Formats: sequence, structure tokens, C-alpha cells
Amino acid sequence: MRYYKCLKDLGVNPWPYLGLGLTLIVFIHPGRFSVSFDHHVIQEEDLIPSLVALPDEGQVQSKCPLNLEHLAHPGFKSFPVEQGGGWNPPDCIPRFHSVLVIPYRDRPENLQQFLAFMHPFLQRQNLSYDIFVIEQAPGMAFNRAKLFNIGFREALKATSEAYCFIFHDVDLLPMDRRNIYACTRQPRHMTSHLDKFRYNLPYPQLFGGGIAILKDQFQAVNGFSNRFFGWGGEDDDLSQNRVLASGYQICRFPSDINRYQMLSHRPAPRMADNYRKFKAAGGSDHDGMILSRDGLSDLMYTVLARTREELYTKILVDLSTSMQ
Ligand code: NGS
Repeated sequence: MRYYKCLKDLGVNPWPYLGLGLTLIVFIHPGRFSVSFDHHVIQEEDLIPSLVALPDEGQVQSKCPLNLEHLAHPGFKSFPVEQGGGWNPPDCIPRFHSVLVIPYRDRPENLQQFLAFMHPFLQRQNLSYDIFVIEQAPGMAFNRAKLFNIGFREALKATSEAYCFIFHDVDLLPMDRRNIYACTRQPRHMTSHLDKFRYNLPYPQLFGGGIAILKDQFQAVNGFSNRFFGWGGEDDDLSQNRVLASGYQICRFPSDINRYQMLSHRPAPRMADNYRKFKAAGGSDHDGMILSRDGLSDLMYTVLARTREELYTKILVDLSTSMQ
């Protein structure tokens, strides 16, 4: 009260400042959006049961353990990776297998940081996994979505185990070890809470950054559209016009588990009207023919090189081609 009196003596009315302060706190609070947008969130106790495991081969007792509390403990030593970036737990039978597909061009530092971080992260989760980096050759605008489609196609040629796909940007690192890199029964948006957005989910339908989707689901929606060159929109098309329109639900892990750090890089030029133009040209009209004609079904590319690097398999592709 003394301070209030002093302020009054100075002729200052503190209430508008207090009001402004409170409003600011409400607006900048990191949980502001996450709470209101948390629909189809898998509760922590259901997290492991929600995952789709590899078919059981009857050796249940030697299955790799997966324990969320155990994951949080420090002191994990990582294992060497097979040439080409694949890994299997050495002394137990994995419950899950995941194919990570990373679209790539021109960001060597990010790729190095991503791989150095992800291998121990995935190994700690006792998954078996493969990492495919799909690099777009110079010449055309970057087509993230088409690179994912190519990664899907190429991984299926390379590994018979592939049933769960993680389509992931190279500049995002998961911050919570409980964020299991396996597929859930419904397609999952993984990278919902980024440091860049102060761990807020910018809009509920966001499906960019990193997603986990089963092979059959991805095939059922005909993959991504191949028509998005440049930044933005391809993920919105996948969620709205393909995944949700096909009757799937998009789920998420809880917001504290879905936290990600974005690695620094020059921002890609924003193509603000990419999606609008796409829709104006017919979009992925689910009931019409376009969805079935644009995606995995009309995927054209040429593989220029396929190399098994020390920490990943690299596939260099030319998108300007009309070869399938
Ligand atoms: C939207 C984009 C999405 C993108 C999201 C978040 O505006 O493709 O921002 O991007 N949609 C359109 O452009 C239509 S982020 O800022 O995280 O890079 O995923």
C-alpha cells in the first residue's frame, strides 16, 4: 500500500500498468496455445500402448524393454552404427522398427548435428531404425514433399522391414527422451512444440516438421502432393486433404514430450501463397481425381547416386526428370 501511495503522490495511476503487465503475462505464457489446442493428445500412461509394434515372433521374453522413466536417466553409451545408418539393438529383439526420411539440400552443419544427436537418442529407445537422407540435386526450387515420397519408395526397395515412416526435417532435434520415434495407430504430429514458437503450437492443424505414419496409411492417402516447390503448404495439404479427408485422426504426444529445438540456418524464402495457388489449381480434392493422380502414383525422379555413408544412406535425386 505504501508503494501505491508513493505512486499516487507522484500522480501515477498504477492500475493500467498492472493490467498491461497481466495481459502481457497471459499472452507470452508458453502454455497459452498448447492447452487450448491439445486435442487427440495421447496421455503419458497410454503412450507405449498406442505404438504399433513389429509382429511378434514368439520370443516375448527377449523383447527389448521400453520404459519411459528409464529413458530419462543419464549415462547412456551409444553403439556403433552400421555403414548406411541402420541399427538394431545388439542384445534384445526390437519391438519397433522405424525408417527416418530426411529431405535435404545444402545444410551440411545441420545434417552433421542431426545425426550426431539422433543416433544415441534412437538407440536409447531400443528401436531398430534406418536413416535415409534424400538430397535434391541443384537446379529447381526445393520440393520437400516429393523428397519424402521418394524416400518412402526407395526405403521400401531397400528394407523389407519398413512399416513405420518418420518424415522429419533436418533442423529439428527432440528435447525429451520419452518422445518415442515409433508409429502410433493414427498418424502423429511429432514436432508440435518448437523453441522457435516458445513451445506453443501455432495452429491446431499444423502437420509440418516431423510426422510418424504407417506405411499402409501413407499409401492409402497417396503420399504427399508432388506439386509443392518452395516453402510451405505441402504439410497442410497432407493433413487436411489427405490424412483427415481419408478418415484418419491426427494425434500428438503431450506438449512437454513434444518439445523440439530448431538448429540455426538461413530461413528458406517463404512462398506465402503456395497453398492458395495449389488450391486454386484444383488442390488435392479428395472426392475428385486429383488426389489419386498426384502423389506416390505419379512420382517421377531419377536417382543420381545411392551411397551408404557412415551414419546414413544418401540418395541424390534429380526431380526435373520424367522417368519413374
Ligand atoms: C504455415 C505453412 C506450413 C508450415 C507452417 C509452420 O504457414 O507449411 O506455417 O512453418 N503453411 C502455408 O504456407 C500454407 S514453420 O514456421 O514452422 O516453418 O509448416
